[in-house]
Amino acid sequence: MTRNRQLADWVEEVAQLTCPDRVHWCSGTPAEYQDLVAGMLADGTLIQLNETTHPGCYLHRSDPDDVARVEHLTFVCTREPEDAGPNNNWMDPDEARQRMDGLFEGCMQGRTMYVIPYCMGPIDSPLARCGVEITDSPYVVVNMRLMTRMGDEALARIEREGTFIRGLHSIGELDPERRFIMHFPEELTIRSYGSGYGGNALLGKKCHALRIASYQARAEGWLAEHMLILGVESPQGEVVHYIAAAFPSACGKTNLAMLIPPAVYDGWKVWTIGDDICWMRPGEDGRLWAINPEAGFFGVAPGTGQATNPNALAMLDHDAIFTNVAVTQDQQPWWEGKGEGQPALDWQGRPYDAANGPAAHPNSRFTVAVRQCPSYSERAEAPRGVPLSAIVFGGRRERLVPLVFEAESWAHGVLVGSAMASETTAAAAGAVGVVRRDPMAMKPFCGYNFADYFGHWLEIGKTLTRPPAIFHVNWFRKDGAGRFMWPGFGENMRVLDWIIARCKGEVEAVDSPIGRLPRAADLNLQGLDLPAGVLEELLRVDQAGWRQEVGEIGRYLDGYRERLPEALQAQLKRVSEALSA
Ligand code: OXD
Ligand code: MN
Repeated sequence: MTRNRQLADWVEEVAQLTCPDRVHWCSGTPAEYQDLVAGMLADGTLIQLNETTHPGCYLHRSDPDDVARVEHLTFVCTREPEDAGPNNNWMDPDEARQRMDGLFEGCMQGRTMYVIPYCMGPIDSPLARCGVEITDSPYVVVNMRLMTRMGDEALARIEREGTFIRGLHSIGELDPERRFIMHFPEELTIRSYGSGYGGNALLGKKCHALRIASYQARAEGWLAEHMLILGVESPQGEVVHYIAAAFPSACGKTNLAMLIPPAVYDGWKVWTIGDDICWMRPGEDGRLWAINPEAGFFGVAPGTGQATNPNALAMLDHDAIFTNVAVTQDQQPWWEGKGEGQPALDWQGRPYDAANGPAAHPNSRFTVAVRQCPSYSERAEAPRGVPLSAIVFGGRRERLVPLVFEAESWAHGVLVGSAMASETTAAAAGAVGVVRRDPMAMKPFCGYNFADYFGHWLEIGKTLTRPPAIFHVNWFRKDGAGRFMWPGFGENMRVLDWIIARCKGEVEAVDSPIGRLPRAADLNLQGLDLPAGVLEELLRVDQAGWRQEVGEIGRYLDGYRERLPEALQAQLKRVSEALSA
């Protein structure tokens, strides 16, 4: 129940439409969480995992047709199609509303309707924003409790402020033919039907904190980005340097956010603020300040192991929810790349048989509170956020793109971000090594026209007197034999070290047409056995290859031509001319 008239009316209106048996206002208390878990254990929605090795951990097996975000069913419904842009699927808002009303009509009969007030960001932060998700899925409620600040405190803030994002969700019949994820940014509303999977159903995450928030951020003068946030502390005890980094899917964002420095960096510490979403706003001091709007990680399980991300493994042995992983004989969660144990049952609960494919679904997930991460920083709770020293863009590129380079200016950095791309892997039939553009890693998540979004980035830059420096990294270069040239994971600390040294003005860099590169001697390679010539290759700018790349970037950006900011076109022209000189 609430004193906020708009919220009370909306809940009433939704109940009229969906006809639930009962309405439950979520308080966010531990007792409520336990009650919901008990109900789901009783009806089989959750399965108890080994209580000795994994206390408080549960497994959910989703419908096998509902295991991933559905970009082709995700729409941005602005009045004018051009405002959604070529980067989004668009539907007329009236038509979308009608369609969704048809799906939602009577859909909660026999079910409980849960009303979840939540806050994205520290509850007392001016950068935080609130929402209310209405759902008929108790699995969504318990996940939202881990992923957001959910319950009474969020409701109190909504009642104080009077504003909130409205998100209506039903699992419906879990029928892929009756599934839509609709966004109405002009009305700050989300409607999602027919899926119980993470990004489609936990509306605080991609739907609110990226698609709707990016739209809201443009109007209010801030940025909502698909970025991790980490802090690097040196043994000298000086200030912690904070870095936000955007990478497309499957490029190791969670691993980088929880990096453990190699032995040669004895005394250095990497702090985790967030692994997926970053909201940032210019501060009065001319710097860019960032918060992680989330309170949990919804991470991909496969590939998370002792060698790749020991911090993640350590946070997953208590109070976590697993979705679509395999289990061992003694009911421990298991996935490919975990490095220990054997699967007994696969993600669908069948006896494991390699002939059926991987034991854990490749997109199987863990949901866990950020506080459980050994490298978690209390600064994640700071209401004003953390000041950024650097922004890093990156992608998976086997060829051409150097290990690291620095943009010459904020405007050049916006071009570097807008030109971001990643190669498809051998897993995608017929498409090995194909470069896909994914500007700022926001292709699936930007709630408005990319051209306007690039323009907004340029405008934000003008308000910063001490902007973070912008870099591009590529951990994924391969040699002629198809071997990775850079070891990656914890060794990426060496690149972060150079980035911070640049931010502090401690090292020179080498100018090139695409940006500034490290002098070989400035990268700390102590304790690393790089074969002769590899570093030179990793730092080489292949002019002919880059001329072709810049041509492709130009053709991609041409798709936004009508609205593409002139300053961005000028940057592209400048780089292109420098490469031809
Ligand atoms: C995610 C994604 O789940 O980017 O974070 O798909
Ligand atoms: Mn993500």
